[in-house]
Amino acid sequence: MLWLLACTFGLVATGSVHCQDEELQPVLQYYQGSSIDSGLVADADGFHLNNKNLTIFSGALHYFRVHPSYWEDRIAKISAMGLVAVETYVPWNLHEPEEGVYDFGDGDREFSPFLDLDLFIQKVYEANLLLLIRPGPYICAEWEFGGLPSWLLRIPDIKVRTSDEKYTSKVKAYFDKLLPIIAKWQFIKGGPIIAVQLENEYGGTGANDKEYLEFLRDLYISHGIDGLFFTSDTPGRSGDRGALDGVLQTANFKFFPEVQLNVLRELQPDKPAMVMEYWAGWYDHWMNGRHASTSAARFRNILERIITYPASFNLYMFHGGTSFGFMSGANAASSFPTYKPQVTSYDYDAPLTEAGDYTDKYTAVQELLDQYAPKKFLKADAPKETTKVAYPDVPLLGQLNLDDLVAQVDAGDCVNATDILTMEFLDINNGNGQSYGFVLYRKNAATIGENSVLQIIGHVRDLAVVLIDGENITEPLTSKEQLKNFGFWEQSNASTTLSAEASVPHTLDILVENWGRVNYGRLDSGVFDQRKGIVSGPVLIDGTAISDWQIFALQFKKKWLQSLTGWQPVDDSVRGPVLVRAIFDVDSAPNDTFIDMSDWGKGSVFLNGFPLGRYFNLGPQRTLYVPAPLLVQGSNEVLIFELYTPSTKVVFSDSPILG
Ligand SMILES: *[C@@H]1O[C@H](CO)[C@@H](O)[C@H](O)[C@H]1NC(C)=O
Ligand SMILES: *[C@@H]1O[C@H](CO)[C@@H](O)[C@H](O)[C@H]1NC(C)=O
Ligand SMILES: *[C@@H]1O[C@H](CO)[C@@H](O)[C@H](O)[C@H]1NC(C)=O
Ligand SMILES: *[C@@H]1O[C@H](CO)[C@@H](O)[C@H](O)[C@H]1NC(C)=O
Ligand SMILES: CC(=O)N[C@H]1CO[C@H](CO)[C@@H](O)[C@@H]1O
Repeated sequence: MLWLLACTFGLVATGSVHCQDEELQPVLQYYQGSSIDSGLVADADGFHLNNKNLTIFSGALHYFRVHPSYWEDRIAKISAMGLVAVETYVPWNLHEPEEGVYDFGDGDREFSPFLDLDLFIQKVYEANLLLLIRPGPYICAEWEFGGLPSWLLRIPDIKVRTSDEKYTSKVKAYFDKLLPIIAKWQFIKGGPIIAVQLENEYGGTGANDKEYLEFLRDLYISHGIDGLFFTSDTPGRSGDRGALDGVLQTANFKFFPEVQLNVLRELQPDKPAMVMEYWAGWYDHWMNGRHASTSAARFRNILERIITYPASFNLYMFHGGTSFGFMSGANAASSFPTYKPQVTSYDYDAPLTEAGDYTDKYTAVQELLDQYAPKKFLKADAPKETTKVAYPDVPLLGQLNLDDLVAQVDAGDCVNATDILTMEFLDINNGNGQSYGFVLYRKNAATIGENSVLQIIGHVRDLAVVLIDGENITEPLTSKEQLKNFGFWEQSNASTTLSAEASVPHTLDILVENWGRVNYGRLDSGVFDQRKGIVSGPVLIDGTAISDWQIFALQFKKKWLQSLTGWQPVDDSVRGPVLVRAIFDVDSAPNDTFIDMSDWGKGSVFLNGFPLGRYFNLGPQRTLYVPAPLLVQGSNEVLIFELYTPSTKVVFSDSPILG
């Protein structure tokens, strides 16, 4: 009576598994069978899970990029597509926002509800799927600093992603909190986790630090996690440089599947082939043309060649979601522009859109799996797409200019310093420095004359707006070419001319935006030195170094945003930097929507205190996705921090504009 068991279990577990075919069982239940004797094993003739053949058809879904109210929906869509497994990374920077302060969903930070990893794994379990987990601690993922916490950068000479004890001691402390969650949900203990990755694309670092990979593996083992361990790299590029003896190598690529898989097979002839990242689409950089897109036909053709190679695969991404708030990362390049920040949307041109809608790629995978899957399982019903609504335009209600904001920065987020400090070295956040947002360097009573020259020694990371007595004097960023000028990261020791009445003292403000820390690169290229703000100073006026700064951390945390007072009516001549406010009512159950920022300049949007993300009118992304659960029935507040020129209203859209 196995079928009866299957249906009952499915119904209890998800409420959505149905029994149209009495012989099919859900994935996890099939592999668990009547007793669990062994976990995942990679043999010459394929993968075996609990002594049954397994071809891994998996999809990447990052819980930290999807509102938790939608986890079940997205997981059900993985099942309905015919995949057998979910894959996720784990972001250290969110789980340990301050050293020794851990958040696995129980914190009171903006992202806390997104961080209940235990609940996410439980959802995968209830959906009767398997789970591949990639805890990093470095994850790349087009995520701020590749998931590393910025407070690591307070440690002088730290060598992240190596066996440097200054770094590994921090990894160990974090993994001591994280790994019990993973250990508990291992397949051999009745959970869905069948495999765990060591580091991430370590072959791309140019390092050959096996000691570090061994340290990670041994840390897992000491927590009772015994695999299956794997590494992932692009074989045609990195060979087995990121590999460790006895650990399964997997491949990451987008094109030329036979070429990449042949290299993998040569490196590792006695193991089944697995593509850990088959890049279903790609991500976007600000100021970079159009939204990435690969046709469904081309995508399908390559996936078919992977399946028939034959190889297992994980679609990267199945569903990208959103890099909310300040969480999008950046790439480094050797030629102009040397720093390329990524957009807020992580749509990724994936089988599900950023808002969870089906695409042609989804159907393509479904059809291929119907045709080729060696074993069929009971799938979830495909959930319906949510309705997307364009709410009516909302006028702006109030504004706070930079001075009004600075006056309300908590004393604890304000530092007086003789010399310029980067964000990370501000003695705030219980000694953890500033991680994200903007930093304001203020010099009171500065001597500035007509045609004074302001020079910043070193670099601004990543963009600066200069104000004298509250009036901005720098050009808004309207073209890529401008990045070569004063005020942007590209040029070191850049200077500009200031003009002010010489007889009176002035207030000089340099507002610097952290546009996202680089998440990928070789270790010897220096790109993991991602300190933000002014790096390194000093700042000179007419050749004389300025000392005695007041430095304000503008972090835009929820509690602070909700405490702001003194809102002024919005006047027609409103100019950035400014925080503006709008209130709107949602009469019935909220719906998914998009905020259209096409008529704005550059900045960040906050909805009911939650950081939705960055926007920028050079695109390609123009709209910000708002998942319905971030809205409330009743009054909602939108705050927009605009660096340049605000629009006069907040405009919604029922469809995304990603460029
Ligand atoms: C498992 O895979 C092996 C090797 O491909 C095959 O010979 C065998 O028939 C498969 N077993 C089942 C039960 O499908
Ligand atoms: C920092 O300096 C400002 C003015 O220069 C002063 O008003 C303030 O009290 C100082 N703060 C601290 C903590 O010393
Ligand atoms: C920038 O200025 C500093 C201090 O004067 C100097 O040491 C450095 O060489 C300069 N860098 C460049 C690229 O000119
Ligand atoms: C908004 O969402 C609710 C609840 O999901 C749904 O019932 C309703 O039809 C949606 N509204 C519109 C206009 O689609
Ligand atoms: C956004 C904005 O108004 N920027 C202005 C700042 O000041 C410079 C110099 O006066 C102007 O050119 C910018 O347009």
